[in-house]
Amino acid sequence: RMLPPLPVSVSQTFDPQRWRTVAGFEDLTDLTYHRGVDRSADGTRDLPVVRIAFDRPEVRNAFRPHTVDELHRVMDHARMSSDVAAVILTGNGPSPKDGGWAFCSGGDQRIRGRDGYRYVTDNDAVTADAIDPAQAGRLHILEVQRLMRTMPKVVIAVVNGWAAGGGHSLHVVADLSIASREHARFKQTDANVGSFDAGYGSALFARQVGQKRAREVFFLAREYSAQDAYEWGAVNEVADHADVENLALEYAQIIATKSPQAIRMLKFAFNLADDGLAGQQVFAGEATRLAYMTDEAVEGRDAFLERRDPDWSAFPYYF
Ligand code: S0N
Repeated sequence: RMLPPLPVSVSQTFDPQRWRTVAGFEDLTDLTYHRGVDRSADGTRDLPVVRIAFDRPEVRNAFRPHTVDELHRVMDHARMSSDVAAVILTGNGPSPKDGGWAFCSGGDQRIRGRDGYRYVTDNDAVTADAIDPAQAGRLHILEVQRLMRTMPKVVIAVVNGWAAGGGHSLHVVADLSIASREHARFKQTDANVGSFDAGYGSALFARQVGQKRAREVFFLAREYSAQDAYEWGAVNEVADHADVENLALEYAQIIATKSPQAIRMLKFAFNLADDGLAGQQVFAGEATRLAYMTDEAVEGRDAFLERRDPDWSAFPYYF
């Protein structure tokens, strides 16, 4: 039997045996998007995990506006894939220029603040056609952060190199983080370049590591190791560089053995207090969905459709 072809390798930590390319996303330029697979002699079986990776290693995986558009598109696809339990977010590497590794170094500073620059062609040549004044100054990476936060599945950041600026914030927003012992480096450079993630990137980070540490990280913009981040509780596990992606796959497969409903209710419960009414809305949306499955809610709906008073007598006020 002919097995499907292996995908092109996209990173030194990428194992083509464990992934397939996702159909319909061949046009991505700044990211790669793969679906986990179990390959055997009988064929391939999809695993409940996808891998999204920044693919601009020559600039430490900095994101330009087009990268963010692609990131939102693939995250949303992952969100709506009902057989996907977990999303791995990482960066391809190393850099062909100097061998450096990066998870993500945040917003591409060569493009930042040039009003209206939204679509940027290959090699970062900005064309006049690409300028859309309606898109001026959009910080739509924040929309991606909200999507990561509200999607009913677990996002695992594999920090295999630099997590700097807005890249650091993405790791903060992820549900779980795994860091490469040799190459992960954490640095919050926002204040170096006159930007500041005053939302999740700072305030949620402070909830994770404590106020004093978070202020130090932002105010001093020092460089920290995987071990430092682990000791603060900012990453879940430190692993050998060669193993980080396999470990993330292992996490994903364990998560996929759990009740999907329990995982999403837990994720939304963890978010609720920090996300205020928006967090309550997301949690409550799930609660309403569950309630709609009860006989009691069905009775309310049917009574309306049948133009009669609802009969709640079968439903107790106290269990
Ligand atoms: C990550 C750092 C610490 C790595 O240092 P290292 O290993 O010494 O490598 P370098 O030699 O510095 O870098 C290698 C090559 O990569 C380029 N490069 C690296 N990061 C970026 C970047 N963010 N933007 C553009 N280019 C980048 C270098 O220039 C170098 O290129 P060559 O080889 O050609 O010289 C170090 O690189 C570093 O500190 N990087 C900058 C980190 C940073 O400040 N990021 C921005 C922080 N702010 C945000 O992310 C906020 C979000 C944001 O900016 C934004 C997002 C979306 C929309 C709009 C905005 C906005 O604010 O306007």
